[in-house]
Amino acid sequence: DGPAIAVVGVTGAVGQEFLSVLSDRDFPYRSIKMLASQRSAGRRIVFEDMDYVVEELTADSFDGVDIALFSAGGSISKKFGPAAVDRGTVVVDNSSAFRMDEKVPLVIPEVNPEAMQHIKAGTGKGALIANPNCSTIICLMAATPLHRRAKVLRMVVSTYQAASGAGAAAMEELELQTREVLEGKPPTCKIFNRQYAFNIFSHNAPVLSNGYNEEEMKMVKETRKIWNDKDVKVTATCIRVPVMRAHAESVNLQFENPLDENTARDILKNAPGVVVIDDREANSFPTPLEVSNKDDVAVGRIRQDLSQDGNQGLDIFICGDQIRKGAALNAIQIAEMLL
Ligand code: 11C
Repeated sequence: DGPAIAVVGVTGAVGQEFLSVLSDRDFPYRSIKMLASQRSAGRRIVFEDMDYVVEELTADSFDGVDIALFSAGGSISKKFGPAAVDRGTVVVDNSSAFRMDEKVPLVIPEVNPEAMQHIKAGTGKGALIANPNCSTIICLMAATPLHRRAKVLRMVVSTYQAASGAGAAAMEELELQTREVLEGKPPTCKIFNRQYAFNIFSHNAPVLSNGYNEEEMKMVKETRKIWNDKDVKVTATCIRVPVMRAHAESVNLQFENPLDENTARDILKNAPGVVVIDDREANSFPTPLEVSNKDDVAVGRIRQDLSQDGNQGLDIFICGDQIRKGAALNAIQIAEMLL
């Protein structure tokens, strides 16, 4: 019973996580297609005690498919997303291809479920729904409950982003380089073209004419769309750090209305999908390792911003698993809302 689903990009880091999350959440399905590029076609995948052969992705792959989870990069989404929609499939797309398209809802289920309330799976009517960028999801999971209470006027974000954001090959390269550097060998630099182990560097996304890179501009534009607030001021600096699979973000918030840190902590403790780790005495705050492979986003360092008057500013530090809530889990929560 349940919908016929397809996983596009099933051999990638997020594709594999789609399968884990589907299984963990007992997502109901009557059939599942494992789709990938020609290169991966023919590989075998065992999922929930069934043996599957990875099929090459073509437009016809979507015949009879109710929900397709895409994570194979923007160009694949652009090429095959509309073909799937034409066949009546609801596509949940993890790429940036359609995020800023006005007709495509950009959804974090805990934040703006209303944006997709008109879309249901299995009706024969196809649609696209975009999964936001991982850095945006992780940030807004914590910032939104505070925004609802005191209205954010301006948000300043600094990220510490894990290898997983650049895919499975980047994770492998980080591991390999770490070994190589410890052994005194020159590091293999294929993915980022530089030493990643024991280093940090500005996010690898292309830098635009305004000096921001694309990752930073995604945070600016996606926040405005998700909050449906074209006036909210957002600025970001995105940095790659040698961490395997969870992003960390330092976020400074300026509010329209006063919000004291104790109220903020209580709001965050009650926020769905958020845990508070904020023990000043023990100097215990969120870390990427603690949130790795976890669903919840962790928030700590919750403190009044000294530089702003009248309790109108807060600083917080957030960590979230990039592959899980930053990608696969969020997409599958969207799929659950389609049922
Ligand atoms: C990263 N967020 O952590 C990026 C990669 O728009 O989905 C994912 C880019 C995107 O490197």
